[in-house]
Parts: sequence; structure tokens; C-alpha cells
Amino acid sequence: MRKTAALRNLLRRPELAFVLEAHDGVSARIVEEAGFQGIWASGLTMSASMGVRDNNEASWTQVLEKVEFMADATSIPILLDGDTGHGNFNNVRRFVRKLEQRGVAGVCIEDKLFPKTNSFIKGEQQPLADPEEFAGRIKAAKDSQVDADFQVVARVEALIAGWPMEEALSRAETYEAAGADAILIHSKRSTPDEVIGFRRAWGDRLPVVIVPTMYYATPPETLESEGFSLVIWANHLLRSGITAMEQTARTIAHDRSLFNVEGEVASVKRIFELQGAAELADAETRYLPESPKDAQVVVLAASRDPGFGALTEDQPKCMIEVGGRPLLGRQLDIIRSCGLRDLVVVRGWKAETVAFDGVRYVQNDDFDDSSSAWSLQLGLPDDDVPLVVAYGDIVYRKHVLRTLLDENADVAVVVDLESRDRHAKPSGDYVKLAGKPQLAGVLEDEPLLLERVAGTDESADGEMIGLLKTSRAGTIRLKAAMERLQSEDRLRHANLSVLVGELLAMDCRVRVVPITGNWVDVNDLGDLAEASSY
Ligand code: SPV
Ligand code: MG
Repeated sequence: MRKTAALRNLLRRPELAFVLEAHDGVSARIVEEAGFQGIWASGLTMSASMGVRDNNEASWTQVLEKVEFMADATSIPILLDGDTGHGNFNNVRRFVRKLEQRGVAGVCIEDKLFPKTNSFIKGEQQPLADPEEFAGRIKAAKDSQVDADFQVVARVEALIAGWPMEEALSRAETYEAAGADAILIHSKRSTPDEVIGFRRAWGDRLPVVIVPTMYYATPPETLESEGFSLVIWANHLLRSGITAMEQTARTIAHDRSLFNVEGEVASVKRIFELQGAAELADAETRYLPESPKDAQVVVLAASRDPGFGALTEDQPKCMIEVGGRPLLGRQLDIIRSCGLRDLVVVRGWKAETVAFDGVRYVQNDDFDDSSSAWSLQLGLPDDDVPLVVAYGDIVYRKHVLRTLLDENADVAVVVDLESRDRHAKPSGDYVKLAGKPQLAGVLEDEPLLLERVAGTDESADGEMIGLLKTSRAGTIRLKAAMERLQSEDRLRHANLSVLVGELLAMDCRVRVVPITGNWVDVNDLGDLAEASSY
């Protein structure tokens, strides 16, 4: 529903409606989140929040600027306190057109003279407008609106200025005849007698709006049963904000520390929420090209590898030091040097020994009875972000990771085409490629794809080194493959090769980034010596 129509409904529906004051984008959002169906953009609080008086010291265009932020930040209608309309009928015409353009649903103008003064400052001494002249402002407003549902509320200040009820009623009648959509009857009494008296005499002719700032103790049921249409809580967010801000400022000044206020103030995260940060993050996934540097890196470093005997007695394999630096430290340096910053390490065996700055850790308590896909599942982010997945016990030259990141594919794995020539022991991560694996041809021709995982089959074309990346779309596929494995109870003991095999089984294209050497999978002491050069 358009905001104008929504405000019209609030004014016209049989049940009493409530709107709460806001004075900027964030307070407007707070009003909406609290469940209100409308916002009062108060002249008093908008001017106060700008540090000026409620005497039209802020120009009407400055008011427009402010209310535009409020309208943009919210989806409920705003009734703007238009003061006197900022001049005569002519100023009102332009004002109304501009308010409509800024997404404001209605305006309330009061029968006083520009520049106005707040009603609670010597209200009885304030001159009222000539009712016929003010009726001209109302008529001009109604004649200028483009949207038929834009609401113009005529505010009667007669009771504030000390005139009798007859004057208030006669003015209301004149404004109704001029086309007003509702009458705001204002009172500075501490009881609702005046406004109730007005409403009873006025009847149902036009909806009646009230501002119970001074008769705040009146129960809402009374206001409801007296037939009012709209209650404006006119200034309470600014006032509560002032109390909180004064308290916080005094405490910080006194303590010279934030310690005593931290638990009392909204979190920075809450500010981000109110600013709509989540919407932007969502939009980024739709509109920004994926940058490989935004990938989340998950390094799988939970396993012990008892083959190393005493070397992995008190630490996982990835923490074996070569040249004074643990293997994992070397790999993290390489990862960081490629611009990747979001690093997760899945720890397991002797987790406490795996400690690097700037890394988030996830724990695989079942490291003895699970494999790398299980660790990966524990380290996966909830969001479908691009991923880089690496075994924790490999090291490679920087350009290996660079080439992988540059590969424009949803799923890509690094495959060493010559690993068999260097290793005596067969690997379990051999793969068969689709098409010709010759490196020279590969670099120029069609993208090289994986055909199947080949386990220990030595006639295969190469070996996956344990380095894989996915785009956002690839992450979704990867998660689906993991779910399939899990549904068949195969995930717990699956390594990356099994996972890649499952992706292929799902008809997912897996791009191959071919290398020859330039990496080490540390399996014996000879590998350790080589790793020290990375
Ligand atoms: C405002 O909120 O600015 C109003 C209501 O006009 S009152 O302050 O009560 O006049
Ligand atoms: Mg005002």
C-alpha cells in the first residue's frame, strides 16, 4: 500500500491509531521496528536534533532533507509537522509538492504565523492566524497535492492561545470546509478535559488528532472511548535519547574510560543492523563481481598422521617445523601473500599447539575417526561465499595458489601432472583428466576438466595436491555434494578426493589447474627437507 493511503487509513479507521516521534533516519527506523504504523516527524525534535530552536530557525529545505532520510529509511507513513507551512498559501503549495516528492505521506500545519514558536513556550501570547487566511493555506495544500491520498491535517491552536472552545470549533469548521483531512486539536492542560470537550462537540465530522504530551497520564482506553482517531507521541525518542546521552557522556568524562558504559549502550553491530548492512551484503552478492580475495579459506589441519612417530606425538603434522617455521605457518604466509584474509583452520589433534594470529579456529573433536571432508564441513561458513580449501600439511609456491585464484571456474582443483615421477609411494589422490593432459596444449586450448578420481590407479594423469577453490555457485554445489555424502553416511570418512568424486557424480564441472611440481605433501623426512625451501 502507498504510504499516503496507509496514513489515510490510520486516520480514518474506527480504531485509535498511534504514531511516535522520530527526528532522523535511525530514530525513524526504531519507530518502525517497534511496530508503529506511522511516524510523527516532529518540528520540535527535528530542530532540537539540529541544535536549533523550534522557531523555524531550520529552513524548510533543511526540514525536507531530514525527512527524506526518514522516509528512505522506513516503509511506514510519515506525518510531517509542517509548522505554519513556512509562509503563506504560496509557500504551502511548493512545500506540499516537495513533501510528496520526498515520500512524505501527509503534513500537519498549524494556524499560527511564520516564524512560529513551540506551543509550550508562552502559548497564550502567541498570535493566531486569521482563520480565513489559514483556510487558504489548507485549500492551497489540498489543491497542490498530486497523490489524492496525501493527507493534510489542520492544527487548531485556539485552546493553547487561551481562546474559548467556540473559537476552536469554529476554526475547525472553517478548515474542514477548506478541505482538511483531519483536525489536530492541541492542548497544554495536564488533563484531557479540553480535547475531550472538543471531540464531543465536534463529533465525527473529521478525524481528530491529539498530542497528549501534557496529559500523558490519560489511559489509552479513555482516548479510545472518546473517539479520537490518532494519538501523536510527540517527542519521546529524542527525550529518552537525551537522558541516555547525558548519562553516557557524564560517565565517560568522569571515568576517563569506556568500561562502565560498554554494557549500557547499543552495540556497534546494532548500529549496522539499523543502517541496513545486511541488505547491502546481500546486494553485493547480486551486483559485485566475485573477487577471489573475498574467498574464505578453510585449512584442514585436524589429523595427526602417526606415520611421523615422535614428530607428531605432541603436535599435528602441520606443525612440524622446517627451517624454524611450521608447515602450516608457511602455507598461511603464502595464502596471505595472495591477498586472502578470511582464514579458518580446522584443528583436532593437539589443537592447542596450532596457534597463529589472525586466524579463526574450528575444532574437529573426532579427528581420530573422521577425514578431511568432515573437517571441511565443520569449517564451512553458513553463507555461500567463495571458498579456498587446503590440506594443512602441504606447501606450494605462491604462483600455484595465484593460478588457482585466477581460474574463472565454479570448482577448480590443482593437479600435479608429474607427481608420480617424483614419488616412490603411490598417492590415493590420482585423477584422470578429460582431454589431453599435456601441459603445453592445456595452456592454450579448452579448459582442462577432471574426468574422474582414480584413487591409487597409477595409470592416471596426475595427482590432486589438496588445494581446491569454489565460486559462490561452486560452494552451493560443494555443500550439496557434502549433503549427499552425509545422507549416505559417507561424509565422515571422505577425503577431498571422495568429495570431488561426488561433485563429478552430480555432473558438476571440475576445472583442473595443472602444475608440475612446485609443491610438497609432507609424507617423509625427505619431503621435509624440500618443504624448507618454500
Ligand atoms: C512537535 O512535535 O513539534 C509539535 C507538537 O508540534 S508540540 O511540540 O506539542 O507543539
Ligand atoms: Mg511542532
